[in-house]
Amino acid sequence: MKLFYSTASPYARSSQIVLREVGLDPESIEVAIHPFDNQPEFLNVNPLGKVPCLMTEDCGAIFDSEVIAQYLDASFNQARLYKPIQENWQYRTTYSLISGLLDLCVALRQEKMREAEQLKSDFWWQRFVSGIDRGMLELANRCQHLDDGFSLIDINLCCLIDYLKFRHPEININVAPISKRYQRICNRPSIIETAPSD
Ligand SMILES: N[C@@H](CCC(=O)N[C@@H](CS)C(=O)NCC(=O)O)C(=O)O
Repeated sequence: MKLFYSTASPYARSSQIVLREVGLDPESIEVAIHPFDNQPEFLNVNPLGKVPCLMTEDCGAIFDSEVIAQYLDASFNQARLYKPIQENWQYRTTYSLISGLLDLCVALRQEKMREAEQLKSDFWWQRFVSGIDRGMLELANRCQHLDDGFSLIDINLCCLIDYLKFRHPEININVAPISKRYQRICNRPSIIETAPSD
């Protein structure tokens, strides 16, 4: 099995965390790449050119990050990370909310990169920031209704908070219920070992 990832991607990080949480050895599986390098070995398995992508022996290439998390959890962990969410539609919506926030954060990062080329759009910039602000308030509300377990929601939440600190430190993340949830899990080895970097 091979996991193509990049060290800055919050989506790839969620796969890296799940890999560790289900007890697999990351050293023999993880392959660091930069998606912009367009390496043929990577594009052959994920034509979208996005990380993460997991190459498996039994099922071929698997993406995106949500499917990879469920595959690893189901294959090596009796679905312990997904089961708490599976039949709870509100928990699943909380998971999707966090994924949507990640999409906005990555879109805002791309907008910041365009700024250097003088192609920044004030309209989109503002739209992404407003979406993040509203989404974080909704997430704070939803964090108060989560149970004490550890699930894919927590892994996604950690990826979101650390990505905000990494790429958008100007955005306020000190929202009490979110910080409380984050503090419960941020010292796990899987989280510490996969901190984002350039
Ligand atoms: N929905 C996908 C998103 C993956 C994604 O957008 N990855 C970014 C890195 S943060 C990427 O590889 N971008 C390269 C590109 O768009 O060319 C997932 O959850 O895996």
